[in-house]
Amino acid sequence: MERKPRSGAGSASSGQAAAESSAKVLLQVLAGRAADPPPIWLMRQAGRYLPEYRALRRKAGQFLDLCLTPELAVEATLQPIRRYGFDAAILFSDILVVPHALGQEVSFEEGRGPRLRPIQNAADLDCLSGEGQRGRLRPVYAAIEEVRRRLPGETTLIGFAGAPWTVATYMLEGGSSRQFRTAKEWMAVRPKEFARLMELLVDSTFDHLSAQVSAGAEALQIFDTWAGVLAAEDRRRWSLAPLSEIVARLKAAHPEVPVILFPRGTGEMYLEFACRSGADALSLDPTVSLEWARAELQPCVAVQGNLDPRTLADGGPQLDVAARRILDAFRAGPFIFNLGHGILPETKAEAFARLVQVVRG
Ligand code: 1CP
Repeated sequence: MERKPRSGAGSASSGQAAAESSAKVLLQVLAGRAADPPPIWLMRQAGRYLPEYRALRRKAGQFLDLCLTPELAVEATLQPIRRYGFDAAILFSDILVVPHALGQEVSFEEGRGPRLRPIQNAADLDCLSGEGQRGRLRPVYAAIEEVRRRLPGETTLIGFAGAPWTVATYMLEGGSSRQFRTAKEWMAVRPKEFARLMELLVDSTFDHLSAQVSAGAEALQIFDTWAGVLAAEDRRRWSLAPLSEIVARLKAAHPEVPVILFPRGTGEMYLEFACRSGADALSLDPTVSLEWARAELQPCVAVQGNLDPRTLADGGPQLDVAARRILDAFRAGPFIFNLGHGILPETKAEAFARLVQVVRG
């Protein structure tokens, strides 16, 4: 299989050139260099495990108002940085602001997760439009500008979006799903309509990420949380291909900005994402073998991950053992310490202090 040359191994990419002059360790690692200690940030580092987040959430009322009111989104983004001094801040927002911006009704019910008015037919698709997107998401870009002004000099700001397939599941199912029946049915028996939705999402996802860079995001992560539920052929067609297209368009528009992909649950197909997507880094879920990832993935891309969020929530000496095993596996190459998926809300503050202590020594 063909491999993309590592940018750290000789060829000076523009990402590397930008990182050369940067004090930001996360950007250095994304340009292909090893760092000791490695940078650390945690998926879903803002959220309900923080008492100050719960207070802010009550003040905001609706979750979407929290995402779309710049002062509140800025505050939620900065809360975990103040407390733990992570190496990256991730914009406080959600992957479902994109369907909202396309004109779909989106709401979040306390304890029940997202609710969308499902797309049921071609007429519903006709009602979606990317035209008003920049305007509707203007508060997100304003929040990014303000976060950049307020972040410490060594902290990298990560912008993000959901992958087209993952976002499409919410749009078609009307919320969270376990079986993904409707989305898979569209894929199989309404291929034209499904392809139309996916094309719209490729365009709007690229546009949303590009606007985040223009506002000040220094790195991007694209979450394909549900890539793993697809059969291998469908995964190539509807996860790897659209993600590769988005990465190519981002690289053309913003060659200096590194892109991290999270093709969760895709097992050994992580190798295809490493070799073919054009991404600078892959975020590994907790099931990915450390030894395999070190041998097969890390020569091509930076790796990020992959502590099980359950292990962090449980804390104690097992946490130290698990974190050290990950550090030992990846420390010789470009590596960002992170979880393999989002923080569990019941995780206690002591566990974070313990983890940061193990990682930073
Ligand atoms: O009640 C609340 O406070 C809402 C909980 C919550 C939070 C804190 C939701 C609803 N979204 C978020 C913020 C969020 N979502 C961030 C913020 C930045 C950070 O990491 O600190 C990010 C990156 C996301 C991304 C996101 N939203 C994903 C992809 C990553 C992942 O965790 O897999 C997905 C799938 C969503 C959809 C979503 N939004 C909210 C929930 C509860 C869900 C998941 C529902 C499900 O499991 O299907």
